[in-house]
Amino acid sequence: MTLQLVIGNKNYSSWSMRPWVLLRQAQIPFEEVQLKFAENDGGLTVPGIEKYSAAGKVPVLMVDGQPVWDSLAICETAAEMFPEKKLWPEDAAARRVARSVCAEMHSGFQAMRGAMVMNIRSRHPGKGATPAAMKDVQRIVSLWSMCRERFGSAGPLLFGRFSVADAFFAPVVTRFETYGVPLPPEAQAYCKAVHNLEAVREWCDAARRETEFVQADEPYATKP
Ligand SMILES: N[C@@H](CCC(=O)N[C@@H](CS)C(=O)NCC(=O)O)C(=O)O
Repeated sequence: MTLQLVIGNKNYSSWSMRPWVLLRQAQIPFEEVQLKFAENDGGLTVPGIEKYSAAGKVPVLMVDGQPVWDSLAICETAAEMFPEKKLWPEDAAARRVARSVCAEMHSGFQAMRGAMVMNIRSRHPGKGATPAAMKDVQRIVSLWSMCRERFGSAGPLLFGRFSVADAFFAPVVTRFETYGVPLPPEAQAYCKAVHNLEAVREWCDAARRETEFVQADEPYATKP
């Protein structure tokens, strides 16, 4: 069986970061196919994506040449294909909560996403802290705290050991750093644990080496 993961710019593509971090951290071998964003009327396109998915967005996981599109579907597929990797928590109650926090992350927090666009290599402290974005931040911090308190005793991550939930929140951790979001000590400790994951380091190092400037993802800078 062959796995190819089609992703966008590592500096900007928060949706791509999730499955990439999940597969890499779990040491599941895959071929990376990177497509770079292009600008289109103030928005984004991904030239070349039509070869992989009619949905036109990254990420896409090609399993033996067949597409699985959307980051949540990809992570669920990986968990199903590699049960021995225990990508979801083993305990059923923990797993229900892990699925819920991932789903909430997947479908929510639009205000934070819009005001604090992922931009790993840049620093814009204080920018994007609109009341609506900060309400999202508060909810995220309280989700992290609930997961850590109830299920986190076996390690520093949301459910103790690494799971899909950490892959889902990794892009948020980078946003909090980019925008200098003030966090309580437990949330800071969780962010540190995520930054310490080998796969997160590897992704962020590659993001910092990217030089493409995509105006649609740069609300606080103008093209040099
Ligand atoms: N819900 C999708 C969202 C994917 C998405 O919006 N990807 C963006 C880049 S991060 C994209 O491909 N945009 C190009 C476009 O909309 O044409 C997922 O979880 O994979």
